[in-house]
Amino acid sequence: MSGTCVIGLQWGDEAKGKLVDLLAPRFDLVVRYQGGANAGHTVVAGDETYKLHHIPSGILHAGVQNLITPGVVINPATMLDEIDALAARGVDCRKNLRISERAHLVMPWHRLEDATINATEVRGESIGTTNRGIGPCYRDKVGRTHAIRMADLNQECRDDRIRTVAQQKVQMLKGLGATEEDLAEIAPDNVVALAASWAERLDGMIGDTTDFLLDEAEANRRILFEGAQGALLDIDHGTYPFVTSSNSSGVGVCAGAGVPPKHINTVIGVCKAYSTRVGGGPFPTELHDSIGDRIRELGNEFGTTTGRPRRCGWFDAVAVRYTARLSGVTRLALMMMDVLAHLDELKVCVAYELDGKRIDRVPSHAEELRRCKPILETMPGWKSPVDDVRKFDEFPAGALDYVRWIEELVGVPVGILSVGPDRAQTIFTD
Ligand code: 2SA
Ligand code: MG
Repeated sequence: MSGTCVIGLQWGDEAKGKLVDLLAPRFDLVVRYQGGANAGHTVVAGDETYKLHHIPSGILHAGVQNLITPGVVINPATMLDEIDALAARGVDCRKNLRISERAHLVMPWHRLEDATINATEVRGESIGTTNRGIGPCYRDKVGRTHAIRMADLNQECRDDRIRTVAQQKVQMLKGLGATEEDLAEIAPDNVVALAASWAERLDGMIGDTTDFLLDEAEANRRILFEGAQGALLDIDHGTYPFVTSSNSSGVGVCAGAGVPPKHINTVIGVCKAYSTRVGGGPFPTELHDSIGDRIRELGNEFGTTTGRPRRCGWFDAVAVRYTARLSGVTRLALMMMDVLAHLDELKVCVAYELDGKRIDRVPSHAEELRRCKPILETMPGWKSPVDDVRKFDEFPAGALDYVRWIEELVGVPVGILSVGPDRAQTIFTD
């Protein structure tokens, strides 16, 4: 057994990228297995900040093989921009990145279709997607008739399949009122030419990652699976319909990567010491006051992909206990402890009140979750900076009390703490 997973336990942006980058040198492979360019993983290495969307966060380590497996949806144009930007900074993806030929492509029409999802209210609220075409691409994948995979970039498929799908999408989007400019972008000739350029530029990086990964797992090589988004955004187990379109909790690893569960032995559940959410949907501990604004400012809580301000609130132990159990978490990573160091009082949601009753589980219906009022318990803030803490026992007593409290409520020990964006600002408890 050789697999470790890094899974976000909230609504994304838990600083998984930072952790994966830090852990990567201990592994032979880093695997991205779900989501697409909706992910925004920020990695700070010395003076350099890298914002990664498609490329696994292990890419900065030359000795680590990075894989993008069948569960990921890839926008080749965005991915090539990312590869070029990394190359300009001396990181050559050609050496240690392999992309599955089974992965589905986010085509130009998917972004146009995504705009219609955002313009539609689902149960009285917009989902607020990242507008990267993620939902429409996964919809086509499951629907099968209009899907394009990496394997379809060859000339025969371009002339036949890609052209036919493009013709059908033009008709469909015309019906949805697309502008002339949009329709020109998805004109079959254009898309076929684009696909040809992608094929040429990605040549040598596309292949069968499933067979490769199984060989590596069976040879007991050390594999790190990098989750994107967070478990509360999981299509099956999250706050549906305010979710992303893939299995972003721990249960998605095997399907997305193409490995059986027996190869996974460690699951690191990453959460912030408070909560954030970007996009629509219920968020019981959300703060609509100056404390919420203060957390946003201190934590620089703005989307990596879209720049959107994130909604901020207290730590929700009900939600994290649920996602930690669902994901099989063996260790928690508690991030952004430095932000809490500035607050006078700290609150944690220990249960919800739903229609006058106390409950300690996350309801399946978004409407019910929206009606849940958080039952908050309070402790005094420790009010002393932790940015320079490098060892567990250097934390102020109040910070350690907070950590113990979270461990007890979630039911999983904290193994990692983060006190800032830098690699050095990460503390392992054992
Ligand atoms: P989508 O685009 O279909 O996946 O959107 C559906 C919902 O999932 C949320 N979502 C995210 N939430 C937090 N972070 C994400 N990644 C970026 C980041 C987001 C950004 O790392 O900062 O830059 O805005 C992410 N990706 C998807 C989304 O907000 C919808 O609620
Ligand atoms: Mg992010």
